[in-house]
Amino acid sequence: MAPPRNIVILTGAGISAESGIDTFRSAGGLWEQHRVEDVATPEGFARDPDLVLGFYDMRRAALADVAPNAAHRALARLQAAYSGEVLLVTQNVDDLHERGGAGQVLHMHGELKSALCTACGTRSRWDRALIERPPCPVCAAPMLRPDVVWFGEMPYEMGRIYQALEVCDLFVSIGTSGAVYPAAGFVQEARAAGAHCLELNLEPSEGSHLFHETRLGPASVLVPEWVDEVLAC
Ligand code: BV8
Repeated sequence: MAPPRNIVILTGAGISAESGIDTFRSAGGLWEQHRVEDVATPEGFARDPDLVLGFYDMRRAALADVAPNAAHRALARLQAAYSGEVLLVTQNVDDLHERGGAGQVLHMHGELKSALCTACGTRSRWDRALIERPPCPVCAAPMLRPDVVWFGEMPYEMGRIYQALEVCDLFVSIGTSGAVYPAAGFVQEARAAGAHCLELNLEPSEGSHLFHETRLGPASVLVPEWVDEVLAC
């Protein structure tokens, strides 16, 4: 098989689990500790902004206590060494891909290290708490919210992602349960484009039947192995 020219990689919470960041749907995961409707919807934010700002302030601060793992580093190595195109799309709002050495990362669900002004729409790099309502660096309005995509909101970079899926030869999904759309629908888009679809996950996901190949195990083992294979092509 000729080496794939265009690779699209989608990652989820599972790739950061071994770094100590809770996944969402696992036992004791984030969605067991907090009701999605309360902390990850525009309606929840309108109802109780302090609860939501506190939730994301906690997760942003916790980034200082974690570090990228072998899976993050392996994907950075692939991006740097591969002769073809490698587009890295993540559902994660943590910064471990970048801290693992990755160059371009499309955060389709936003980032903890960014703040969105609801007055002027500016997105600013941010690493402090938001609960004290600090002023927007551009318009000075005390109207900053976490720059994450909540349920019912349009994900970022959808145009570029669909463009890449239309021409990808290899689609790889890592550490995601395939429960949240539109990300969970990318495998169908890739298949329709004739791509080979590979899943690397701890357990079968909701979309496993849509992949040509599923490898089960921890990302810190499966991802470096897979990257070595591709770079040996
Ligand atoms: C939208 C940011 C319009 C905030 C998040 C179609 C059908 C049904 C419903 C919908 C539909 N289309 C839209 C919807 C509604 C909704 C949706 O999907 N609802 C679901 C619940 C049914 N989607 C939306 O509202 C989206 N917006 O659709 O806008 C539109 C439509 C089309 C085109 C454009 C616009 C917005 C959704 C984004 C919500 N924000 N995050 C925050 O982080 O707080 S979602 C959040 O949850 C994550 O970002 C991620 O996306 C999702 C969690 O999923 P995973 O990352 O997969 O994590 P999970 O815990 O579930 O699974 C972890 C996996 O890892 C497991 O499989 C496990 O086995 C594995 N694992 C664990 N450890 C390891 C491991 N694997 C390897 N190694 C390990 N060590």
